[in-house]
Amino acid sequence: LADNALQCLHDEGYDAPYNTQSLNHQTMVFVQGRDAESLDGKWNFCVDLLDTGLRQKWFSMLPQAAEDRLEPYDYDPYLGEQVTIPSNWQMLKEKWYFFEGSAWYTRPLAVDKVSADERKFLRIGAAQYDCKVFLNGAFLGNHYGGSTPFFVELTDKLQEGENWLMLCVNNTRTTDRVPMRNTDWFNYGGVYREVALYTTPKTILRDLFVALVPDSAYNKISIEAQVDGPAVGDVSISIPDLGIQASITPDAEGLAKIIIDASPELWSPENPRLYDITATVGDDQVTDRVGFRQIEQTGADLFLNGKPLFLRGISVHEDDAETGKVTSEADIRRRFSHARELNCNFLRLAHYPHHELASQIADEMGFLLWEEIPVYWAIDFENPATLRDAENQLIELIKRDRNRASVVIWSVGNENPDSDPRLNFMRSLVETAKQFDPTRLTSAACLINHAKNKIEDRLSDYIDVIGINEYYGWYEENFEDLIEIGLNSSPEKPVVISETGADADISATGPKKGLFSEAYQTHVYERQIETLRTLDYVKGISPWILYDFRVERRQNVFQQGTNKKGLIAGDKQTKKEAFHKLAAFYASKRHEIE
Ligand code: GCB
Repeated sequence: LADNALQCLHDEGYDAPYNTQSLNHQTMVFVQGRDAESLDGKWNFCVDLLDTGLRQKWFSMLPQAAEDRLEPYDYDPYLGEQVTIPSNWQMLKEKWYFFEGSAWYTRPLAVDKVSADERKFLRIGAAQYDCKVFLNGAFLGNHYGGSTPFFVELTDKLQEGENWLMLCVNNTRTTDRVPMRNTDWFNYGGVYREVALYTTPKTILRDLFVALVPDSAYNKISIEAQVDGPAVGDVSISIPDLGIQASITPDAEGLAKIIIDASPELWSPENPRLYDITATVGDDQVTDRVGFRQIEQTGADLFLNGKPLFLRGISVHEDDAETGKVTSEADIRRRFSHARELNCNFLRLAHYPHHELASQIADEMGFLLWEEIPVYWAIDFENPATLRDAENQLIELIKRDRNRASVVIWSVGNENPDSDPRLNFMRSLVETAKQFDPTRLTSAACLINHAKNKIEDRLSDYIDVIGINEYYGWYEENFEDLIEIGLNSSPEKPVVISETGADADISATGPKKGLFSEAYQTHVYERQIETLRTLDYVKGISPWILYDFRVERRQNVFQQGTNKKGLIAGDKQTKKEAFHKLAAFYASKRHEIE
C-alpha cells in the first residue's frame, strides 16, 4: 500500500507522455470508395475513474491465463466485461449514466500476413473526447476532439497472427477543452461511431478536394489530390458524365492540382445532381459522388447558383433517447424526412460535427447544411492549446466534408462572450476555414447588444453570414424588443436566425398553459414568424430544435433531464402544434421565393 501511495505521488504527471494531440488532421486519409474491415462489435471494457490504467500501464500487460499473471494490477484487459462499439457507455448501464473519466476498450486484431506492399490505417469515426491508442503495448498517439474521425497508421506495427488494440477514451469536461465544462447537451462518452481498418497500397491518395471554382461562371471545376508515398506517376481523374478524363503530375510535395473546363448540371435542393468521380494513382483508387454548386453572399443577400436564397431551416442535435449520440442511417433519414415535412431546405447540424452520413444523405436528398464545431460559450480563448484543438476539429470537419455540395456554411462558434481574446480566437478559425475551403461561407452564432437592442458583434466583420440566437418570448420576455432590434440594426451581411424557440412539455403531466405548455410554444412561434417576416435582412432561420434532447442541466418538473424545445417530442414521432405553424410559414416562404 505504501508503495502504491508513493507511486501516486511520483506519478502525478502519469498521463503527460500520452497527452500529445498527435493524431490530428495530418494523419487523415480520404476513405470514400475504399474497402475496410469493420472493427465494430464486442470489445473488452472497463471504466477507470482514477486513471489507474495509465499509472499501472495496463496497456503493457500481455494476454495470459489469470492463474499465470504476475502483475497484481487492478484490471486485466483480456478478461471481464464486454461492450459493443459503437456505443456511449451512459446508455449501456444505469451506473455509468453520469460517469466522467477514462474508460478502456481492448480487442484482438488477427493479421494473416504482413505484406511489404501494403499500408494499414485504423480509423476511429469519433470518440468522446480524447482517445489514446495502444497497439501490442505501444502508445501510438492521442486524439482530441469528440466528433471528428481520426487515423493511426499501423503499417510496420502489426505482427502476423494476433495483435491487441487498446483505446483509452476520456470524456472529462475541463475548461481547456472544446467544448468546455458547460454546455446544453449531454456529455456522452465512448467510441460512438464506427471503427475500421483500411488496407492500401504503399502510395495513396491521402486527400481529394473537388469543387466548382467560385465566380467562374459555373464552367470550371477545381481538383486537388494529395499523394502520399513513393512516386508512382500521375494522378488520373475521371468524371464520366462530364466526359472528363484528366491526368495530373504531382509536385515535389505530392500535390496534384488542376482546373478543368466543364459545365456540370448544377446541384440544388430542387435538383440534387451528383457526379461520380474516380481518382487513381498507381494501385490506389478512391471514388466519390460530388455535386457542383455555388454559394455566395453579396451585401445582405445569399445566392445559390446565382439565385436569391432564403434558408428555411431547423436545428438538430445528434441525440437519441435509446442510443445517445450513436446514430444510424435510418435515424438520419427520419430526420431529413421530418425536415421535408416542415418544408425545409436547410438544417443546422448543431453544435459539433455530426455523423458523416448526414451530409452524404443531404447531398443525395437536396438539403443545405450548416456544419459547426463546438466552440460553445466561454471556452478558454487565451489558451493556445485550446485554439489548436478547435482548429484541428475544424480542419478535420472540413477535410471530411468539403466534397459535400450540401454543406454551404462552416460555423466557427456559438454565443461566445465578446472580448479581445475571443475575437482573435474566432478570427483565426475563420481564416483557417477559408484556407482549407475557399468555396464556402463562414458564420457563427453572434451576439445581440442588449443595452442598445441591436445586432452588434465585432466578429460579424470577419464572417460571411451573421448567425443570431434570439429567444424573444422565452429567455427575453418582450417581443417588442425584437421589433426594436429589427429597426435598430442594419447589418451589411445576411442574418440567419440560427436559434429561436420555447420549451413545450406535451406529456400527460405537462402544463396546459404558461411557460412549458404546448400552447405557449405555439404562441412564441406565431409571434416570431410575424416579426421575422418584416425583417428583410433575415435570410434564413433554423429554430431550436427538431427533437427534444437529453441534457444534464435541465431538471425542472417539466424538463426532467430533457431540453423540450423540440418541435417533435423525444420519441421522434409526436409532433407539437408549433411544427405545423413552422411548416405553414415555410410553405409560404417557398412560394414567395420561387
Ligand atoms: C442556446 C444554445 C443551445 C441551447 C438553447 C436553449 O442559445 O445555443 O445550445 O440548447 O439555447 O435551449 O437554451
